[in-house]
Amino acid sequence: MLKNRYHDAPRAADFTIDQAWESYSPEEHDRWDRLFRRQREVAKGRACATALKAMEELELSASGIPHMGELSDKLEKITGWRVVPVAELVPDEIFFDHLANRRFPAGAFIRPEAEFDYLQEPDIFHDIFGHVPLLANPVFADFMEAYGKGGQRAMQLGQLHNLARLYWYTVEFGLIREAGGLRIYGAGILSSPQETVFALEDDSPNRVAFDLQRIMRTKYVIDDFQQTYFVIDSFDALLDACYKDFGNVYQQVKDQPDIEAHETLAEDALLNKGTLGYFRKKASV
Ligand code: HBI
Ligand code: FE
Repeated sequence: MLKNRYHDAPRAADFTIDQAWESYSPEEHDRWDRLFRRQREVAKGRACATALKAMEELELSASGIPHMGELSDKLEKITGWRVVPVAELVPDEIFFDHLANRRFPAGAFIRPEAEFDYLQEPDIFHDIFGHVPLLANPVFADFMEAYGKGGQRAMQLGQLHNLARLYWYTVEFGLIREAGGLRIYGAGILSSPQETVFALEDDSPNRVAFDLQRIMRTKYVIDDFQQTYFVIDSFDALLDACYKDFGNVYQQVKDQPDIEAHETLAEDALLNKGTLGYFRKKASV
């Protein structure tokens, strides 16, 4: 992993660091502005209404890298969440503990110019533009806290890989059905101009109706566009589906084979592009 300039910053036991907002250079602020302006344009008509509304509410803009403390003061008034600066990926148990306490760990660094279009690690643009707006939605805010608590339990049960898939196919790469058609809520898509278009408009990926066990069995790739996207009907539906003890869900998936990222199953409710936008189609047997 490339070391960003925060890599050696002094950190607390919970891996949080000082964002040192005054240390950002004019070039770094300008890079945020260019990333923001480009993605804001692409997100119009493609990001879910919740994300677009929250960006206004939180006053996210192309006016330089946000100060996480000031942004947190706005977010906390809405759902009690705060955004806390970290240097890079933190250990799973630390990550889950933050989420369980309504703290979202956001990378303090901004991607180098050479990685303007794509980077592996979550930088401040991915975390704040991609993840933070959804935390202003009360239902999704509850889901993320529940995910943090679920993560702590999954680690005890040795089922973390199943739960990480749930995070991946919802929080990072989830699609949601709106009256006007499919829209994006996953941060990994929302922070990528190329995948924002691909996820909704390309014919190649599968778009499958949300199914908790199906997701927990489905592998994913981390260095390319997704081959399968899962679609929820609403954030309420997502929370309802997940707001239960996963203990027996893990039991049910434990003995079933993993599903490859590109595979579809006969029982999948496939949503494919049709003349009227997207509609449920019986799986092609
Ligand atoms: N740490 N800072 C940070 N951001 C993440 O998104 C993150 C992490 N640690 C672990 C992690 N995500 C995933 O492995 C979770 O599914 C646990
Ligand atoms: Fe992320």
